[in-house]
Amino acid sequence: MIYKTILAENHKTVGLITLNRPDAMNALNGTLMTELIDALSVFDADEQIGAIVIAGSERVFAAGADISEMAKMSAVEMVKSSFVELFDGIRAIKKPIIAAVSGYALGGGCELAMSCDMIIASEKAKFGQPEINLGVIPGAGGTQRLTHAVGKAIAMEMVLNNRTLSAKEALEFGLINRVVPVEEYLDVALKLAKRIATRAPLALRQAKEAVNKAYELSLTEGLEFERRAFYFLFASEDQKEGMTAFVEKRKAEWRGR
Ligand code: CO8
Repeated sequence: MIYKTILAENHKTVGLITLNRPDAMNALNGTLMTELIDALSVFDADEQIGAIVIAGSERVFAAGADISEMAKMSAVEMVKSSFVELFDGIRAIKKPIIAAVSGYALGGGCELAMSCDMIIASEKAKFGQPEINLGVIPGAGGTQRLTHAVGKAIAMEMVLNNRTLSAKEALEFGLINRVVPVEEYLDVALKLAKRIATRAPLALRQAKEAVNKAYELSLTEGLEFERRAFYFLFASEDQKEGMTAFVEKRKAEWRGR
């Protein structure tokens, strides 16, 4: 796949997408977001791929939406551009996505990391929502996903007063999964993705959807969703294989059906 603002590579069972606008701190412009969603969709449809990693560089994951692109836009142009709606394309991806974050994850960059299912950070990662400095607020989940993840107190400080979290703080507040040395963060994310990609594909898909429902449904509705997904998996060959393999004390061979 050839793109202008990202790199997309197959690492056997893992799809790696690297944000690649080094001169603009990987700022998310329309082209980058469109290419990102395209690459995610291609990996999502590829049966050889079990999980996806989105990374930036050691210096910057992404410094937010492209300010020079947005600076002169009117509200109507913003609505018509559907730029922010492109983020919904990430939600539509069925396979697990891991963000590998080093350096700045600011504004839309922090929102992009939070749109992924897990975040592996280097010790140099910094998370923030600095939109208040530009006279706006986060527009792609920064007031919602962040608040769910770190709670109201810290989210208020970050969104209202541009508090930036170090990787250690982000771990402590529950925003991310792991902090590792900068030389290792990408490898750790790829290894985690590779391990996840060995799992039963249908169960993975149901598992991701069910955990995400916990953010959207009441407990009763969420439990109902979970139960139906659980029952549904008993219609799959992988459930028969997984349970038979356990009883026969051998490794299961997943077919994804
Ligand atoms: N947009 C456009 N260009 C940028 C951005 C950006 N967000 N961030 C950095 N750049 C550019 C700089 O203009 C500079 O370009 P040039 O070399 O041509 O002057 C180059 O990248 C390098 O940046 P700096 O010289 O500023 O590098 P520093 O190391 O001094 O500083 C910082 C790094 C701290 C990351 C700094 O660049 C910065 O503060 N950037 C802006 C961060 C920010 O405010 N982000 C929020 C943007 S608004 C937003 O994300 C709203 C999201 C809404 C929905 C999302 C939809 C996708």
